[in-house]
Amino acid sequence: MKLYDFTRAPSPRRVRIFAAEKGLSIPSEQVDILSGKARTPEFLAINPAGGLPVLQLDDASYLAESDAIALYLERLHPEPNLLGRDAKEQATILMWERRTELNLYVRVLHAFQHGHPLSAARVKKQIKEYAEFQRDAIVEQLAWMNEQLKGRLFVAGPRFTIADITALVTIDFGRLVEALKLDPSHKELARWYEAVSHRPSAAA
Ligand SMILES: N[C@@H](CCC(=O)N[C@@H](CS)C(=O)NCC(=O)O)C(=O)O
Repeated sequence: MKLYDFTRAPSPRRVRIFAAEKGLSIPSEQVDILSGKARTPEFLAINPAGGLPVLQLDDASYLAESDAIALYLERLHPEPNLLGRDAKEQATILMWERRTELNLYVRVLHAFQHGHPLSAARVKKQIKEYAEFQRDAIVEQLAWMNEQLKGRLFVAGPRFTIADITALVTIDFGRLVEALKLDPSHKELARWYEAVSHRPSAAA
C-alpha cells in the first residue's frame, strides 16, 4: 500500500490519524496540492476527482475519499474499532461523522476557499461575503457541538471514533486558516479537544 499524501492538508490527515490509531505505518508520497500537483493529467488518471488522499492498493488499484479509505483499513485491521461494531453503533457513528463533515468541515473548507489568500489563485472567484457567512455558521455549529458534548466523552458517544478524527482535523485546519476560533466559554468542546489532541495519533 502507498498513501498519496500532503502533510498540510486536512483530508489526508484524517487517514493518517485513522491509520496511527490502528498502529499502521503506511508508506507515503507527498503530492504538493498548492502547486496543482493533484490536478495534473497523471494524477487525474489515479483519482479522476482530483485531490488527496489516495491509497494505492497492493493490486495497483486506487481508492480515494478519506471515509472510503478508512472503511478499507478498518476491514483489514478491525482493531481498535473506529467505525462501530453493531448496526446501531455503526449507524450512530456514521450519523455523527456526516454531521461533522457536512456541517463543520465543509463550512471551514468554504471559508478557506473564499476567504483565505492561499486559495485566491485556486478558485475561479473568491466571494468574501460567502466566507463571512460560513464563518458565522461555524461559530453557531461549534456552540451546538459544545451542547451535544454535554454528558458524553466523545463526538459519537463514550469512545473515540472516526467522528472525533474528522472533528479534530477540521478544528485544527480551521485554526490554521483563521476561519475558526475556539470560544473559551465552550467548556465541553475544550475538554473534548484537550483529550483528542493529546492522543499520540493526533501528531500524524
Ligand atoms: N472528499 C475528499 C476530499 C478530497 C480533497 O478535496 N482533498 C484536498 C485536500 S484536503 C485536495 O487534495 N485539494 C487539492 C485539489 O483538489 O487539487 C476526501 O474526504 O478525501
